[in-house]
Amino acid sequence: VKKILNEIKKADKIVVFTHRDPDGDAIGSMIAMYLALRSIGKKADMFCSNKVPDIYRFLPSSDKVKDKVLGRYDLGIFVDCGSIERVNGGADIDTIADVNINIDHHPDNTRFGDINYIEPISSVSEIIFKLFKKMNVKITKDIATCLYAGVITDTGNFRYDYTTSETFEVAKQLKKAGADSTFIAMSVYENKTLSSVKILGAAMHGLESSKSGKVAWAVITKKMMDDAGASDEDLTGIVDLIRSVKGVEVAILFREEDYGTKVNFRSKFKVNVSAIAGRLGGGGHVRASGAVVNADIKSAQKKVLAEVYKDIK
Ligand SMILES: [Mn+2]
Repeated sequence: VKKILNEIKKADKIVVFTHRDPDGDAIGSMIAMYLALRSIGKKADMFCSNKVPDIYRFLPSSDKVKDKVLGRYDLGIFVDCGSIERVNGGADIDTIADVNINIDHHPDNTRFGDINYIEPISSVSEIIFKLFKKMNVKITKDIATCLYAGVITDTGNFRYDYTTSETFEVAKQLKKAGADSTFIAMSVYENKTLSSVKILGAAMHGLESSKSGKVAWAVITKKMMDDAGASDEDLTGIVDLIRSVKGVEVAILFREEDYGTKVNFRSKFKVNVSAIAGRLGGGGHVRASGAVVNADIKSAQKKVLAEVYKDIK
């Protein structure tokens, strides 16, 4: 933390990065960092290789997120990026900033920064809140809104592992600082696009499960996406819904892509899906992970289920 504060103090131009296909914690912690840096007089920019997803456009300053990074910065700060590849197929970090700080909560983080601050807690938003306290950054209503959105999305509304009493304490302080918890929850959870509900219906129609009922999976083909008029963002939450089925320990979503099959995992209590994804060349968290399998959906399904069954007793 000392090293981070020192680098921020020294730097004038700072760029904040988050990962592609950003979630609420990625966008929320990035904007919060951007706002905090500006509030202490830094020239800050923020970058994500994707557009900010519709459901996060209610966040203050979300229109300031850039999808191209130009010029050179004194300091780069990466938030929620488990590896540099997650930024944009691997940004050339040596040419963008003199020093890079990697702030993350993924246990399998590759420690690609010059300074790495990895703490496996609920969200990067929670890490950053504590950092701001040490930086004497005033938690404005806008900063609180972004961090609160990050905390609730990464904890699934305070449900998942890593939701500690400390997480609630941070949420409490964010609410005190002006985060409108009802508005934020409604904006995130009750603002679905029609196409997202349609693709959810199509995926659930084909839901399958193992004999034991401990593994359940759904498949989304390109044709299903076209029929529903769905985009990538519309798939958020589908794999979580599969996990919510009674008795399911591991939920899997298979997604047909031009480059192969994208696979998302969720687990409920016991299975470490980060390890399963790791064996398939991917990664992530113990309860949420992903991988890409270079095969068509049918072959990918066979290969992936075989890996999952190894870990289901
Ligand atoms: Mn996160």
